[in-house]
Amino acid sequence: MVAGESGLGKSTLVHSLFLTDLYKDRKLLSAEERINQTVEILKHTVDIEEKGVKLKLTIVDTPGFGDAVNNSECWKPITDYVDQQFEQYFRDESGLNRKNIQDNRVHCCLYFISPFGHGLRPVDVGFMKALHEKVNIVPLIAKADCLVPSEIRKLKDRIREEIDKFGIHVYQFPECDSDEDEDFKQQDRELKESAPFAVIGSNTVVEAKGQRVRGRLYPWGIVEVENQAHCDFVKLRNMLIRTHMHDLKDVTCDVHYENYRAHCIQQMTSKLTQDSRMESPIPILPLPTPDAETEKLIRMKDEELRRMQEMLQKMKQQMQDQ
Ligand SMILES: Nc1nc2c(ncn2[C@@H]2O[C@H](COP(=O)(O)OP(=O)(O)OP(=O)(O)O)[C@@H](O)[C@H]2O)c(=O)[nH]1
Ligand SMILES: [Mg+2]
Repeated sequence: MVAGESGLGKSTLVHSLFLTDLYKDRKLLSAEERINQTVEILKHTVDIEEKGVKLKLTIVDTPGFGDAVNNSECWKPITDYVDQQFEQYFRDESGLNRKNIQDNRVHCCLYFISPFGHGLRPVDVGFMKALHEKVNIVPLIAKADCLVPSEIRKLKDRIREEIDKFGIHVYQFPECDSDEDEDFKQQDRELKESAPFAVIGSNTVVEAKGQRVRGRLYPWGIVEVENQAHCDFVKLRNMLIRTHMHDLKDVTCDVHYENYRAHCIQQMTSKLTQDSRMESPIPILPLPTPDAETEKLIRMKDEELRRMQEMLQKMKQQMQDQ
């Protein structure tokens, strides 16, 4: 998922990252550089092949905020979207057909920070805090071609400090295994030091030193999206689809989704106990004898309820132990 202020290049970066023209169905195709302002949450599925491995990714592009006078609730549609995916998964998981669940949970949110400010704006802090318990946030400095290298370094330091200061939990790259080879460890160190990644996006292919590359052509020169000396685009792409894809999914599943699930179960059980305290206003009628199918269903539901109660018990125990 991509999110952030309007016009920071979210749709353009998505296009650059996955080399697909997500917007080819739109009428504005003639002007290659133009991508419409995103006005609603848009979901696209792309198939990419990375080193022989086929991946099916779902990309969620969101309308940028910042155009309104009052941006206090601008993250609501996005938090709602993330919650809805959790809810759907929770329903599917508790249902009878658990084998073919489609996982639409949001595994990563690329959050775009303006290169023109002196760090995080209040809306960035609000947005990330509204989402950080629900999704892995990877902050990005947008339109990095607007800054010289020393400015990028300064802004990165500032953003890191502010993330700490405001208690924002962004996605933490896992520790590198000690038995990994030196090259891998070096790459891992560089990746961690580069965060928050400074990125550049472009929808156009330009010619640089005789080669056709994705870039931005200015009167004074060419900015190459995939040149590591120009920005961290390659690092971001590698991290997303090669090195950290599994970890992003694991954290979503084990931390964010578990939080959501525990919260849901807690609400459900407290409602159940409340309801059982009230006397039933409906007269209880003798029920017809259940058939085999219904009995099976009841058994499965009982089993599910038992698991939920066990989990709740465990959580209560953990809370007491803390
Ligand atoms: N200088 C520079 N301009 C960029 C970059 N990425 C995109 N742009 C330009 O910024 C403008 C807005 O880009 P979009 O990708 O539509 O921005 P968005 O964040 O999707 O905007 P909303 O859909 O309104 O939220 C376009 O004119 C892009 O060509 C970049 O890395 N550097
Ligand atoms: Mg857009």
